[in-house]
Amino acid sequence: MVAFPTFAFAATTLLSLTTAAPNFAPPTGVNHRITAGSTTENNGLHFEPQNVVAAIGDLIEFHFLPKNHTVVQSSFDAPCEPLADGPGVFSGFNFATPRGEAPDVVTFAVENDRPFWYYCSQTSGDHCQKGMSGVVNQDFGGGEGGGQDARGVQGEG
Ligand SMILES: *[C@@H]1O[C@H](CO)[C@@H](O)[C@H](O)[C@H]1NC(C)=O
Ligand SMILES: [Cu+2]
Repeated sequence: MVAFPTFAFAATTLLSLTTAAPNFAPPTGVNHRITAGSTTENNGLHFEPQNVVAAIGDLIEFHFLPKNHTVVQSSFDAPCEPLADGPGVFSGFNFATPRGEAPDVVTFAVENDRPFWYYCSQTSGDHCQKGMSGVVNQDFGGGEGGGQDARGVQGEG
C-alpha cells in the first residue's frame, strides 16, 4: 500500500497521491468503507470490517464513530506500534465525536497488493491492546500473517 510521509488529515478531500505515486493506478471506482469504532462490537473498540480485501485502484475510506480514534499504519509483527522502518499512514487525532460519525473521513487509494496493517493509537483506554486493529489485503498465503487474523484484533477486554 501507500508509503507516503507521516501527515495529518485535515479534510474530507481525497488525498492527492500524484506526487508520491507517479505510477498511480487507475481508479476502479470501488470504495471500501471501514468504521473506526463500532456501535455493536467490543464496546466500540473495533474497526469494521477489520479485514478487507481490496484491489489496486480501490479507495479505502475510514469513517469515525464515537470516542476518539485514529488510524495508524503498523506491521504484522508489532500491531500496536507505528511502522518502525519509515513513514506510514497517521491520521492524527482529528476525529473525536460524541455521537454519530465525525465529519472528516480518511481516504486513500490502494496502490499495491502489500498488506496494510493498522491500529487505533488512542492510549487512553488502550484501544489497540483491547482489539482495535485491522488489515487491508492480508497475505492469505504462507507469508506475513498468512492464514491468521490480525494480531491484536481479538480483544481480551
Ligand atoms: C483525543 O485524544 C488525544 C490523545 O489522547 C488528545 O490529545 C485529544 O485532546 C483528544 N481529543 C478530544 C476531543 O478528546
Ligand atoms: Cu480507538
